[in-house]
Amino acid sequence: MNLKLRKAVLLAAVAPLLLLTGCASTPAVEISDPWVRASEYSDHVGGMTGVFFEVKNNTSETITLVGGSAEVAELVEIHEIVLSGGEMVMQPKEGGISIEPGQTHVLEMGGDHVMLINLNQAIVAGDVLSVTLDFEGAEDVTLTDLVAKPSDGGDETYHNEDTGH
Ligand SMILES: [Cu+2]
Repeated sequence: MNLKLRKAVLLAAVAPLLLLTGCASTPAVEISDPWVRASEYSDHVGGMTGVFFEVKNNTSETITLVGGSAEVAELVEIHEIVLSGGEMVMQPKEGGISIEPGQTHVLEMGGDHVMLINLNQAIVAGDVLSVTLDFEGAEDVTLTDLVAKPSDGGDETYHNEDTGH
């Protein structure tokens, strides 16, 4: 066996180990505590609701959450809450949500969130959904077993006519 071939065999033997190690370690994009809100705005076809979670960037580059997709909704948008005319209103967040290496971004009621718009089905408490998050700088992440639950407050951000939805 020449040296070149020996090296190739060695790599072939080691590569699967590296893959296994990769599976066992922390994901590049780490999502914690995901949930979707069940409310009077989500309990009918054509409704909408928000998805909330914490996202940590474990890569060495900045990543950006730019959008998403879901079977339950026609549109998935990244939203922010801004103060406009003395009212808290939500609007699409231009450029998405950028997260620096090692940083965590919290999407929560009253702040940044992922919006499911024009629902294809009613979402009520206890429903389990799947939503895919699209990232620039990282692989897309699909949240499965996303459970809908009710939550008080935050309604003021959900029925503003200025946002068009
Ligand atoms: Cu929104």
